[in-house]
Amino acid sequence: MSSRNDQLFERAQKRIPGGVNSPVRAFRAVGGSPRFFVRGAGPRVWDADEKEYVDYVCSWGPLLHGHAHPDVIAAVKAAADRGLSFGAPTELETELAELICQLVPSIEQVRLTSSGTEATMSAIRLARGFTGRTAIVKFEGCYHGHGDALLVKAGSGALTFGQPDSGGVPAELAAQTLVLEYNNIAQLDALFAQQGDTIAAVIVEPVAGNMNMVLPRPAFLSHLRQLTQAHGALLIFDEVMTGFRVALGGAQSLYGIRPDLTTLGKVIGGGMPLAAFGGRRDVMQHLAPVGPVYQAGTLSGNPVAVTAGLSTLRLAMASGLYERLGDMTRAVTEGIAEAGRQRGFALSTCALGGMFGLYFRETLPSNLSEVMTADKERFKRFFHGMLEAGIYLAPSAFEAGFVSSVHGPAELDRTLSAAETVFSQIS
Ligand code: HOZ
Repeated sequence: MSSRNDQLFERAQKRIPGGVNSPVRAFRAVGGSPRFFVRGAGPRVWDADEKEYVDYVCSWGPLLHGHAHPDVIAAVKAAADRGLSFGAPTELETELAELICQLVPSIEQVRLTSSGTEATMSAIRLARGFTGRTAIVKFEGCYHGHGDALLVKAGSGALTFGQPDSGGVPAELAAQTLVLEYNNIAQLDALFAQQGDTIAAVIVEPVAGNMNMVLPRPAFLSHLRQLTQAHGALLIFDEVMTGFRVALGGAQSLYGIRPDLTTLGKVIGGGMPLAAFGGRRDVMQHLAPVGPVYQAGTLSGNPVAVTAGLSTLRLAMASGLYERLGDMTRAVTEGIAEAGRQRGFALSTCALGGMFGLYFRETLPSNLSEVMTADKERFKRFFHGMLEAGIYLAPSAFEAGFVSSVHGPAELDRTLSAAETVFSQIS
């Protein structure tokens, strides 16, 4: 008899394309049926067959404090009791805006949206409106949501499914997006020397998290900052994934760079649909209703989502939280890598705060071509072994992993003992 997960997936596929509401959930890169989850508590989730997993996806990043954190849930329930949406300003939005500006000082003003895609799309429009230029620069394997201008050589699901350039995006539009190799300073110099004064903005994931996880080389981000400044182009840090995840001040605080604009999402909503873009006041003042660049949303700044975000960020401000999170993330990833090496597997890992990369290759990659050389077949077998053992990893070799602040020694032990067993089975 097929499992309840399989039955639910079969039923879903009849009415939902591919049975999922976002392609990365479909397990197509690893095979098999996606797990349908029924509940989560802290670092654990349970599927429709009542199987328990240690969760290293954390809803693809938002759940910095794990599932159903009691403080977040209590605040959300109280907010819901007061009303789900007003389509009018609330004091909560200003509270969140003030907190964001305090935690990420490059953000002097901020606009809330409902998804990371909206945030990046809007930041691009704003950069074009502010500079009066059209061209945008992005990097291969970076993913900035599914807006037309940004689905060019994109990472995440687009990469997983071998469609880094999406159907339905007009070629004329895609041509305005110039794509360079991540971490390649020589390419940046050449492009800016040739047409620096036509570039509205460079958008970059300061730590790339949508082609697995790729760290920036030390000079890459600072060079990017100098070049954009010298040519009057804006620098947009897409911190939808890294914001409040790798550090309280985001990747920009770790690398000491002040971008002109920053996009945020995921952790900022603590599991509710909430995102934001913000930055220099003079740039943000170009947004409607004060400026000519239009951007809007019925549910933008939704009070329930904002409440979830506020309580998540307040919990994140506890002293030492990111140090403990970083220690746990490194213990998990280095433990897994060590277990694999004992069995003769070539593995490399990296971790920052609660975000990690894991590669079936000897050394860490620094760009997409190197990411592509990792052994995807081995990843697949490892993924399924771990799933069977009750460890839920992202179902793609091209996604980063996430650890929450409530993953503890019990999860670490269970994960490492599962990894030892799985490596022994697949070696
Ligand atoms: N951006 C997320 C991880 N790469 C996945 C969100 C989605 O596409 O569903």
